[in-house]
Amino acid sequence: MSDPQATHLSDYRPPAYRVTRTELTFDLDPAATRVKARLHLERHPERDAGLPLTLHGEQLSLKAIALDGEPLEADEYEIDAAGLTVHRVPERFHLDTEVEIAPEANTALEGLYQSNGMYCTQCEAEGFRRITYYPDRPDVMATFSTTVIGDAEREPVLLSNGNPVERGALPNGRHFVTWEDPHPKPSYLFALVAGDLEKVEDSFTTMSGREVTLQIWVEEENLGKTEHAMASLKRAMAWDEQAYGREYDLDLFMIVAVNDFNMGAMENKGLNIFNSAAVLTHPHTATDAAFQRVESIVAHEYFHNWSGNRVTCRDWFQLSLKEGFTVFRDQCFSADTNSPAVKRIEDVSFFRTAQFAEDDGPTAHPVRPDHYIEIGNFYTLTIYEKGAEVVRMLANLVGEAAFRAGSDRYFERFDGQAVTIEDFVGCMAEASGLDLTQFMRWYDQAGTPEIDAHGEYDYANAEYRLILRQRTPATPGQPDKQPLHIPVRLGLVGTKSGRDLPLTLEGETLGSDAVIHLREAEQEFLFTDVSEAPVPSLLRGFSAPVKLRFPYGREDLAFLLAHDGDGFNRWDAGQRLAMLALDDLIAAHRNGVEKVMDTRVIEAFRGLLTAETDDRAVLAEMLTLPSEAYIAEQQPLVDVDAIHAARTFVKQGLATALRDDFLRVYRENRLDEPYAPTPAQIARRSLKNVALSYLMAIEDEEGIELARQQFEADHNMTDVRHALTLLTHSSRDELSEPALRAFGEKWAHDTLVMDQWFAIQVTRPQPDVLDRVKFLMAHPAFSLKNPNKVRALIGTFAGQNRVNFHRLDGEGYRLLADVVIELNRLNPEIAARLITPLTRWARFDEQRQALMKAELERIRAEELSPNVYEVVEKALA
Ligand code: 0A1
Ligand code: ZN
Repeated sequence: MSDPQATHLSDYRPPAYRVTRTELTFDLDPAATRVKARLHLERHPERDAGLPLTLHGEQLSLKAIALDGEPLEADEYEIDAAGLTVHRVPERFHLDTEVEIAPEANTALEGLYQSNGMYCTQCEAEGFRRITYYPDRPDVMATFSTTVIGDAEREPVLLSNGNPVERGALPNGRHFVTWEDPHPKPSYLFALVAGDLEKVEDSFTTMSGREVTLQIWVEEENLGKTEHAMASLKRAMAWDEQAYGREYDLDLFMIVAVNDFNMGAMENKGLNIFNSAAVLTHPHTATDAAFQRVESIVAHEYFHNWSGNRVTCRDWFQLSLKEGFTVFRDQCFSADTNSPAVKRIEDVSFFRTAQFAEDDGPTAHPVRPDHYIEIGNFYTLTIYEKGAEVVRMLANLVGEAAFRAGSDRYFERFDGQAVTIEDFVGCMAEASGLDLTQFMRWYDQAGTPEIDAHGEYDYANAEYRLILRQRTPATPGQPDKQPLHIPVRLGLVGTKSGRDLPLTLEGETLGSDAVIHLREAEQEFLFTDVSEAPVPSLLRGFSAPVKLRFPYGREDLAFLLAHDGDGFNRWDAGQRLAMLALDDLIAAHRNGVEKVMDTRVIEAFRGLLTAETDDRAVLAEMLTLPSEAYIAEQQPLVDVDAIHAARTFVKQGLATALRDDFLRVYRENRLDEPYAPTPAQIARRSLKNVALSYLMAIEDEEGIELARQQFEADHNMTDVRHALTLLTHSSRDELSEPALRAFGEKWAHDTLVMDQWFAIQVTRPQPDVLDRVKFLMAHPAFSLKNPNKVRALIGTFAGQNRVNFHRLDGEGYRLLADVVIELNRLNPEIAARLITPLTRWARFDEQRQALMKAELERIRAEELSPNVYEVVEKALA
């Protein structure tokens, strides 16, 4: 392969020809599916007459081609690896093509492929070009008619977008169904599913009184696992009506579960296709976290029907237009449905660990990138999660009413169109009257802004002076950054009263919780009438995706942990307090000095454990120490062993000092009721399980017995998995081995549970875990061709087992590189994602850097897919 070329945002031009209608016929066969396409085309009014017609097409074998019914001669068109060019075409015409493709040989899982014998498609971003010749770009929107022909026995169910309009029998045991989708759509939203599937059906009456049929299609053995997804779908439909005034627009909404899928799910019009892990649940097979993930992904894909499908992206640089907005929408939905405080804590802790790391590494890119080699590499935390944070800031800046007015305007004005981020932000500016020019920099500047804050209290004048300095570090291709418009939500907590003080800023009364706007590189804010010395509570609710430093002392943090009026910042104060203690211990470990437990952390935790609380879910979060990955993110140079040792030391120190409290909390929060994924039950389970993990950190005999009982009671997967994880991670093989064996045998038939079994084992801290990873790769339930298995075994090992992945003999790196090299041929998209931990080499010591780079070089020496090529080139640049 020659070096792949980059696509640039600045080169955007509308297509020379647009498609107004697309008629497809699929004659399915695993090795030789025939796809006939009739495209009704016309010249784009903004483009010159007489331009050639170029269509995308990859790995297609052309069998026939005709223009307005006339077969084309060989010299009238040209085919290369990227597509088809017809040299001369009229202003308006139709083009017929027939191609042959081989779904059974498609291991990349893009385009039409087979999963467990069923046919399914994945077209976003550029998979449709592996199905037929087409202008495969989101700004070409057409109505589709799709006829699917299959074997009546093997594929009794034939699905596509829209509504079924005709069906019938054909000779040789074949049959067909024709689907008509009246809403113009880009090719990336096309979908087809065919196989031996069963459905669960329900219905939803929309706000205007239309009845929509809801179907979830699964393999027969999964019929008992759809209830939660269906209930989530109905909640999401109602929520989008109430929160955004958006109603569903077809008579039928279908979800299909497939086992082989590169991502979580896909919002194809009227026919969402889901990774089975993102839709199937049962109390005995799925954890609370999985139930919540299913709810949010079902909602996310449903919300795309408006934010993505009715109004779509002009080009892939605008990906965050649909993804950032839709993630924000699903986050708000989950917050409304569950505990808003916990939802925010979970989202932010994930964001600060994973997105910050991305923004700080060689693949850092803006929320709107300006070039890419492979768009498949840009379905990232920056586009999705940082994009959502940017929309959240917008929503907070313009206020609730203007945000709703702006979104109404956006959906109405751009319905049926492919638009840009400016169009979205423009609606918000119009609806609010705010100038969002500086705010737009959030979309174009990569890297995490850092705010250095300090404050002084002037007792004599009752003033508090807060100085904020912002700086965004250089990122690849962006050496210099401009100041951003950063909303900082804050309060001043009085040290005498323990209350949020009323705020007066430059003469203006703001209440006790306010947003200040940092726009300059350095800005001073003077609060007056501050009647007592305060501790500032800054960036409440994580009001902007930045790193904020303030010279808090441990007493300040302990005070905020107890008194901050903002629940999120109470949690954050606890995390900061633990971080200060961890920093000391990391240094002690590195210097070979004896480690000493900080008693202030113990006292703070004792306070949490003994205080009256009605929010158990938040308490569970507060009792959870920062993860090793988050701690690493805070260090100038990552020392995995010191981090692991320090965190283990704190955990054991807390467990030893507070053993009886943890035992009590465990006992108080046991549940006898039947399982339900309700916020109240989830809160109790997480609190109880956090307590158990402390007891197991010191291998307390009573704790071990409780873990064993919890595993054997087999009440629900949340408890079973947690207990199994703790037993597996203990130092005693007599605890882990029998439990793992029993679990593996019991669930051998359930592929999603086996994924959990893999993940639990490869996070073991013991040094022999690498051999276990290799051993499990040969297990009959493992397959490199299944992305869920690769993520569960290899992804979990490399991403979560930090001490063992970063072994000093380089064997962890080597294993990952070997898998990447093999997957580069099978599934480039998954291969490229898997490299991530190796791209972070610059954060480690010299010896590890050399080992990691050597593995990247070894990958680079292969014949690479564009996906892997792009990531490796950036990582080694
Ligand atoms: N749009 C989907 C995510 C998705 C993206 C790419 C895919 O294949 C390459 C599949 C799904 C979503 O946001 O859920
Ligand atoms: Zn999405």
